[in-house]
Amino acid sequence: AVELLVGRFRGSMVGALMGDCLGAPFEAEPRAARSVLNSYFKRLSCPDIKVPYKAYTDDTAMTRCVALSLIQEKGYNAEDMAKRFVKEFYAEPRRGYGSNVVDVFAALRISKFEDVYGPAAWQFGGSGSYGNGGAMRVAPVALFYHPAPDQKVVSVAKDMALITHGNRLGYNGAVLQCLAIREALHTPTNQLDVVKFIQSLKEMMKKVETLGEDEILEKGQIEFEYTGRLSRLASLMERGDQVSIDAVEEELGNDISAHRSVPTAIYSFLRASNSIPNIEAETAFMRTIHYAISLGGDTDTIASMAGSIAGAFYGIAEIPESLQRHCEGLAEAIQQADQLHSLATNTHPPP
Ligand code: F2R
Ligand code: MG
Ligand code: MG
Ligand code: MG
Repeated sequence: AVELLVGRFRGSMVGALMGDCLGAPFEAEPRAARSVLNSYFKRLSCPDIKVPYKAYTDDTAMTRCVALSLIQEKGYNAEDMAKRFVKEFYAEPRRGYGSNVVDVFAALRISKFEDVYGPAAWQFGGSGSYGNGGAMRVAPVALFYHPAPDQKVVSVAKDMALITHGNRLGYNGAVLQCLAIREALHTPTNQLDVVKFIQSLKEMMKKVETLGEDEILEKGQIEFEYTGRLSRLASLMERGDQVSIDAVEEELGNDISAHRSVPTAIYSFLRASNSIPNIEAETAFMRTIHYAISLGGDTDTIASMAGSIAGAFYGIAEIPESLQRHCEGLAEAIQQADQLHSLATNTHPPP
């Protein structure tokens, strides 16, 4: 069972990396047809074909910071994490970061990290970012804190997101993505019950989204945004193969906002647990990545988030090595997964 869990930690970290690296060439491009993606993956799988290295983007750059901070600090330390984000950004600014999050990095640096959560709170005239940048990097939190009670997991995911994403849609998206990875990690591989999986997330998000005293709804926002989208996700799952890509875009979204991408990633994982017409994939994990990319829009991030959920569920053994080897930073992702596993297993309770 222990070996199985290590495999799932590796699966989640490598799954996040693969979705990012393999999805990045399609981000914000016209949607790729399933046949085009079949050829893309087939070509990459070919052992004797030399193909260009697939570089990772901001999604992985920030996930690595989250992992390294949790490992070094043996738990969540806001200032250490913020410093790592800023250092990483200024070392390699051309990883495709969101256009506004870079202002947070600048403000954190100029203010010498005096108020770690301040710059994100001031963004967008004080409403904060609802981009998916908090959610895209949350996998290490889900893994490190997987044995902790729901409340602890929720509060760390939220605080980690708040360093850059002050809007409740931004940080609650990170919370939902974190809970989805943890739920997948804890579900036996032969016992995936789609209805129960969604219901469990809905129950947790209902509590998370109940307005706190310090929260206000902005014009146009609704209290139970994510809970509502999980209901739509459940309806889409009931319709099976009748659901078109346009319907997914319409109901769940495929863009860089957290509320229009996190539910889409969860849907990709659940939908791809069964075969999908015209998708040729070696494993259900690869079907998840393929399907997530086929939805178009924010392909690197949706595939990365779907990949981290699927990887936590299927484990590293279901991720073909022929495809892993193309991804920049593979060895580091595996090493971080192992360190997170060791800390999560040997620290009681997690700090
Ligand atoms: N930046 C990108 N992709 C852009 C396209 C790249 C393409 N390859 C190209 O070369 O053209 N991808 C990366 O950004 C996403 C994560 O972004 P993050 O970290 O959340 O950034 P930010 O800046 O906080 O938010 C993103 C945008 O969302 C809109 N937005 C957010 N909150 C808003 C608010 N309160 N009001 C109005 N707009 C808001 C803004 O446009 C932000 O810039 C990932 O996809 C990652 O891969
Ligand atoms: Mg990216
Ligand atoms: Mg922000
Ligand atoms: Mg993206």
